[in-house]
Amino acid sequence: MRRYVFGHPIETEAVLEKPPVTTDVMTELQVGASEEFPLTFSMEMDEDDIVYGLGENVRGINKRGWLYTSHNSDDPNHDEGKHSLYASHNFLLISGKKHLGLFFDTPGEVLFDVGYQHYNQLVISLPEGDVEVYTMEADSDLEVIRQFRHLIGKSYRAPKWAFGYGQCRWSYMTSDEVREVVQTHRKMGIPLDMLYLDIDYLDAYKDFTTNPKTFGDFDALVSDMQKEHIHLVPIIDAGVKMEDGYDFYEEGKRKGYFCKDENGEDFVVGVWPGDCCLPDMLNDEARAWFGDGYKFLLDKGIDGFWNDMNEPALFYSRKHLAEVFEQVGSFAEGNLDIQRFFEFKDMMTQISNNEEDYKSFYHNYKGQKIRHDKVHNLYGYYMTRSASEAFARLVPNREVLMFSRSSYIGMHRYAGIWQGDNKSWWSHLLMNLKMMPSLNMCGFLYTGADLGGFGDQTTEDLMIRWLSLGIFTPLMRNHSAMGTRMQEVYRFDAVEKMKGIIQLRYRLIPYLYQAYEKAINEDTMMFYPLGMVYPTDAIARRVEDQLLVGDDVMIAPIYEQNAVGRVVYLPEEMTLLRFRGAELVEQTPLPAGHHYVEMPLGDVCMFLRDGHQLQLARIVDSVADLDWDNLTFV
Ligand code: MIG
Repeated sequence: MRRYVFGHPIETEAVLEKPPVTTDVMTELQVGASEEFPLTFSMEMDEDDIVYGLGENVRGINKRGWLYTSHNSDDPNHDEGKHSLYASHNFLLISGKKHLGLFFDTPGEVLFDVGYQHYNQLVISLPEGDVEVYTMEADSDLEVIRQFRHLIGKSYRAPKWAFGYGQCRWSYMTSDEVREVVQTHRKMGIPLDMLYLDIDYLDAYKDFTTNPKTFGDFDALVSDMQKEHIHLVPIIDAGVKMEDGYDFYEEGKRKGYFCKDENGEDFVVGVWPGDCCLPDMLNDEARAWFGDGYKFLLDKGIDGFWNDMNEPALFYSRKHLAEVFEQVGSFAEGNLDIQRFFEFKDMMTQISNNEEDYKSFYHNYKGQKIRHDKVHNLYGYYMTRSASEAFARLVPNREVLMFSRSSYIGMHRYAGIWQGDNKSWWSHLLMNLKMMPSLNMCGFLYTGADLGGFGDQTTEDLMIRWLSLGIFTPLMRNHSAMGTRMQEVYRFDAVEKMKGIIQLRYRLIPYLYQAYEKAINEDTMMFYPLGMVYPTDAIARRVEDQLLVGDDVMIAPIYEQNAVGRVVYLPEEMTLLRFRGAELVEQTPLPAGHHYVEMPLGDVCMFLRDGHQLQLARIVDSVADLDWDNLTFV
């Protein structure tokens, strides 16, 4: 492991225990500069090299052939043309004749050209010349990953119940609706452990409040849910509503805990409640204060949270809006030719998440005034850290579930992440699968995507197929957006099939949780690309739609509409385990090679490695009832 320092990098606290700085000239990468960038790193790649990593991003497990940018963005359109999603995970692993790990630790922007301009060139460019670069080489991919993960520290450990099934919706509007959703699951025998509360549980979208009209019985709701073994998991948004008389806002304002404009005034942005201020999560004192805010819900018995809008997502800034309002009237007169029309249109569409806004406010980070864009990618990390540190202070003996939308490496020690606003598209089911190993490498083990898809309209078959993948991901949550079809499994004709698949999840929890714990304890993965486990198998190295889950089983989900089976590649002899719903109905040993395997809707196929075993629990309605000692072994 080597550590190089370029310029004067801002500390991220991704790495807590740093190896000494290497003073030799860097040999792993060529260091240079370009017209546009003061600092670049490049290397020649072999034709056969695979590049793993970059965590949360679009496209393949092998990242080669595209350009990625670390710039945390609230963008609900995760299409192939995107360069960034909500996170910056600047770790790459080049796998070929050599196994080389690279970590670029900087809170600013980084561009990764992974064979995009020139297929055989990896070029990393930085708009600022400040970065710490860690390089590590070993005899295998997994050994490189182990070294990297050791460097960044142990991943967050979620409670066992967080491996249960969760139901979410933007939003369940009243506590009655919440009760009804839970009761329906219980009545129909569909297992459930978590019910998520989206922004409408809040009073006027104010953090650390509950709506007195629609959730007036919040305390009773929490305890009634506890009796049902249901954990309520409320959302927390980053922006704090500006409102006189709202105590949390007033305290933040009085103590100077909000991000400031260049004149030292609180910077005003728009989120759900309208005008808001942004807590300065990077300031130690403000961070402790924001974390203490969670006490309001912890005191009510809440033990799960999801942190949202922490890129931070900005609907607008007051500063920018003032300019827009001033100019907008002028477009009412005269001809809107192509140029003026687009000027007008762009002015409107660029109100949200505007880059100029990110350059217009400041943090007090370690005693220094730092402009936001220089530390942009840390905001979600430090919000989530604020909560985690507060839990350690306030409820040291409580196991708390938490995951965040935005993240940076380092945050993996404090919480998980979910994969953001995907859509009810088949391509996003496959993207969910591909992201799992990339995230695992970067330390994010407790993760999953919105099952069934968040935006757009799901279909019954997509729901079934997505659940058939989701039963393997630590976070197994069904979530959908306002305005989309209701997505609870009991809304569909095929509810019995879906129920069977969810029951199978519960049967798998002992296996999954031990694989998860092992990945934490041994700095390894829970979801492996085949190439990492069978590195000498040239076919396995190219498989992008199958994964090993833990050390014992392989999965090969269906991700195409109307498919009734698929080709599965077995790198070695394996036993096909076919589950029809929760029941194991077939065990067929298959030789290594390609096989067409039938997988009708409702069947879940797993492939057990030769000489390995899989443990199965009995079906239960919630993790609290799970019998971890009486397992069946296959
Ligand atoms: O962009 O709180 O990713 O899960 O339902 C909308 C409303 C804001 C984004 C989250 C999504 C959540 C939604 N939020």
